[in-house]
Amino acid sequence: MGSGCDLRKGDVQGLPGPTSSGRKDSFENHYANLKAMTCRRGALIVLEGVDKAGKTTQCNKLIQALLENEQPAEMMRFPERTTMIGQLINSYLEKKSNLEDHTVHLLFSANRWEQVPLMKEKLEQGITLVVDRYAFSGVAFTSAKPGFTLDWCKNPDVGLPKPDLVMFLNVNPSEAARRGHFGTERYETSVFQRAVQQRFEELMKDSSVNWQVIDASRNIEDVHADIKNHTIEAITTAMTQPIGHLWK
Ligand code: NYM
Ligand code: MG
Repeated sequence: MGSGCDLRKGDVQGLPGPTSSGRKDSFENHYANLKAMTCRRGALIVLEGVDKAGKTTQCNKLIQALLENEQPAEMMRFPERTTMIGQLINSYLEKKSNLEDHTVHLLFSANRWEQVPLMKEKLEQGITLVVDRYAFSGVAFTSAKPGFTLDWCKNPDVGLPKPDLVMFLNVNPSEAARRGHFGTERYETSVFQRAVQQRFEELMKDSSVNWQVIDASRNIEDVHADIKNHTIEAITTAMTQPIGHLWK
């Protein structure tokens, strides 16, 4: 599987040179297009939803299907609990420590930003990233708390690598609760999950993000088939486009 991204400045000799500002722009655009076409970057695929929607199960199945089809792919998750910031978040979620609400929101965002160099590197190597939660969970969970606006919550994540596809695994929160007991982590109550679901619905009105709502009340294989189809389409589109910037 060719995933090389080996275009160098020298490879574009002979293209119009940067002699005036107008021509510099066109040179840079041309170079960016050429680079995008040569690189065949991986796609950034995100799965979102309330707790117990089936995100982790579906991320694992998707990775397995991509690898079986010789598509380089790796899974990531947020929060990434293994970093120093991730450990602070983990201890908060396990209720072993308390953090002020704005503070923990910013830590969740910092936990994404600290992975950005690695994410870009992987995408540029042609690896598709399947991500279990992203900035949308960040906004939906914090803004479900009293006194937080969607706008305030979005701000720290503005400019993150923009997902090529965000699939929202849609289940009725009361059905999700029936799927198994909520754990003992913070936020795992039906009342809070219903508020989170409403905030996700607000976020999905934004057409600058490629949202796909997946009916996740069906059996695992049917949900997987849907997710796989949307993903293949997104990988094909992403190949020829530079990585975007979220909410910018
Ligand atoms: N969560 C997750 C947030 O509150 N903000 C965030 O930015 C992210 C990524 O953490 N209940 C919440 C949602 C979940 C909890 O996630 C842990 P998981 O997927 O259960 O490890
Ligand atoms: Mg969980």
